[in-house]
Amino acid sequence: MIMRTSLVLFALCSSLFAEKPKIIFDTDITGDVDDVLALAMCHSLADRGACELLGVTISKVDPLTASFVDAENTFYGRPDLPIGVTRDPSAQKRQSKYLKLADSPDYPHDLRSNDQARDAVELLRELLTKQPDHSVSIISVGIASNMANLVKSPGGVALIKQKVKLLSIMAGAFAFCNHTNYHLEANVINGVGFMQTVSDQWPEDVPIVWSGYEIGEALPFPRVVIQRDLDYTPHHIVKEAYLLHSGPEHDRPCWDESSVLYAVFPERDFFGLSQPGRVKVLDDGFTRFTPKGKTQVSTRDRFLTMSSVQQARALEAIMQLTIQPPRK
Ligand SMILES: [Ca+2]
Repeated sequence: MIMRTSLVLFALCSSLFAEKPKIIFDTDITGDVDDVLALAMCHSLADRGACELLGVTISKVDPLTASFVDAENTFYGRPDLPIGVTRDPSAQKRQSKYLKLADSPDYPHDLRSNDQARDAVELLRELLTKQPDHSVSIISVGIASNMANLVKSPGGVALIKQKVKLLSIMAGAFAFCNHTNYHLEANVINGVGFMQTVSDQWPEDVPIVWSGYEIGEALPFPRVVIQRDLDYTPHHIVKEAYLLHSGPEHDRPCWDESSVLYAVFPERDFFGLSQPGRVKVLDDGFTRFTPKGKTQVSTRDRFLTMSSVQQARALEAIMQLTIQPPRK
């Protein structure tokens, strides 16, 4: 009995004092604005000591991506956070309604052009190499160009196996959503080959947790928060980006934010998890999940689930982390 109690205590203490997650945020910050809110959350969580933010990599092509990310990082007091951009010519090019904020004098920063930024895969490899084994959680919330090119880089699979603890990815659909049970989700269909490389070649023993379209769809960011809670400074980059993208009358779903919240707080029951199995990315971009069973031996993949209680808790947590003022 005593032994069992001490084992329980040991387990409790090790989870309470577990190393805080070291995170890399991989984003396609161009078209949608949830990336901007998700990056704000990464900073808030780092400010609270809940995680260590190692760097940001960008998976789509637009001349202002790195400049905007540097502006947001500077706004949040991390002007020197490393930034990498994809140099893959097959990565999707995307125009943006809000990246032009990078050129505004209201958001000073020093990285002005993608030419000054690092190559995303080189940066990913460097950041991973420097970290202790099995310590890095990668949060990937866009097309999978950088993840696929990391996998395909020399020794990439071995490096992931050695250093990465978790891939928390916003991609696919695993339930009835958007009026169909066969939703083809944007992060997949805007680069099917990249997502197939990840699903086919990511190492079996490094877990992937997928946040499907249905999770973010059920987490509409309350527009009133943008109006009401971000006036603590005359110019707020998250507020202005949100309004440029979604306008004042829209509750934008929190797709990308869900993957941040899960990665940093996997044990806090903001979400449930499916049984383990394997996601296959079909040629049309559908993500087919097969649970472990007679025909499927893999246990690498799970997808997020969410009860109504978890939905309310997750949305409140996302909202509070998005509006938290910078600590600087
Ligand atoms: Ca995104």
